[in-house]
Amino acid sequence: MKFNDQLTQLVKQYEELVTRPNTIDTDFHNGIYTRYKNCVLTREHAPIFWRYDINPETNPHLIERLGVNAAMNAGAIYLNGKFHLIARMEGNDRKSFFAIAESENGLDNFRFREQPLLIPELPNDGTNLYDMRLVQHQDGWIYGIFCVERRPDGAPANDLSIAEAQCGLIRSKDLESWERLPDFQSPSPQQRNVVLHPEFVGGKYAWYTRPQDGFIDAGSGGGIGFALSDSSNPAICGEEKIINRRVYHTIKEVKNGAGAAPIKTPKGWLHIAHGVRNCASGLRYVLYAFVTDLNDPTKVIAEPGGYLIAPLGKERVGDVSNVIFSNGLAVRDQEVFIYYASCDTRMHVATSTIDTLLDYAFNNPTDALTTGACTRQRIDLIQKNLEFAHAHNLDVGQEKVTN
Ligand code: M1P
Repeated sequence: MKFNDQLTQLVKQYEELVTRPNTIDTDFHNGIYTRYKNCVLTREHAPIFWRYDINPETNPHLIERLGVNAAMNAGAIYLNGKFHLIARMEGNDRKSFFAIAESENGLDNFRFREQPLLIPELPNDGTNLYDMRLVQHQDGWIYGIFCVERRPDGAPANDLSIAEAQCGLIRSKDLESWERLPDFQSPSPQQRNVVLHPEFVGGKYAWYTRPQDGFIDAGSGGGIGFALSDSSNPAICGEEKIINRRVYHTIKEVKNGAGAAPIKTPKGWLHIAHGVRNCASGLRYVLYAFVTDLNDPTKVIAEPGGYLIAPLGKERVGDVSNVIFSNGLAVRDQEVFIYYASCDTRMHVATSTIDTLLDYAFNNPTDALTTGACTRQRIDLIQKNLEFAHAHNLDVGQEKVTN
């Protein structure tokens, strides 16, 4: 195909993709949230002019010069009547970069701004910056909180797996101009999944942390931590109190981490976090929910057992298979938009309401932790249903409903 024809086709395909309406996945029902058929962001959503040199003189074969491998782990915010995602884009070179995409309805038509976001750089900055949480804080700033990964000084040259994760910070008033702040400091050797609580707690900035000994392993880090700092510039926190522990033989046995900032509801702070367990095919990442006390955000007051969102169907396959990860929630009135990535590859949305998520959080049973107790939970439910079906002459799929 001739250069210009090929370019025209690429642009046409791109426009079709980004303007494609999203529709509800009616095959799925759990009463908690709605799934959608299409992704909200994929690597193909990266504009053509971010990837190709479109000048036939310098690129006669129309080669993709800077490919994009993934669009994932996006922070989210609903601001000024628009949904904004700050996606973790990953080049074919494995380096992540951030880019803001906007949509009117939060479900489709996400379009990237003209340029990716160049984070103001610090001396000795990270090799890779990724997974930004966007938090509109009571102090008037919108913070971007992200992971900064680098090779530590003195790491042995023959072991390239040695890396260090810390937390970087930027802030803005308008999502246009950004100020870089010094990296977050905590007592832990490494940090990932740090999130800022949106309100002051006792006059201080409050942080959800994920203390960890190594780059991958939580090690002695017992779960999601909570710590306070006097300032956000610099943010130097004191002791990290573990508020949501990882637990043997649960969906968060190996590690867990905060997602987006919690949503303030009349019944408490609603969190959607991720939990990780190990299995023969590797680590499996799912989302789960819990609620903390409005006046004491360190106190968990509800936590339904098991996962809220797990990889389903095509979502199971990608660069890092069997992973669902979320660091972005957007709230419009009572509607909650849960932005999640599958397999570190592409972005999806699920929608719910605050009421529904609270019903789920408070009324779904907690993890009973053993086969015996979990079976009794299920038998209780079955018993109640059979009695109800019998009393109301309902067909619940049994040939004959009996007591
Ligand atoms: O590959 C899965 C996820 O792994 C990390 O999460 P965690 O720190 O909890 O292990 C993150 O690097 C995340 O980006 C990634 O999606």
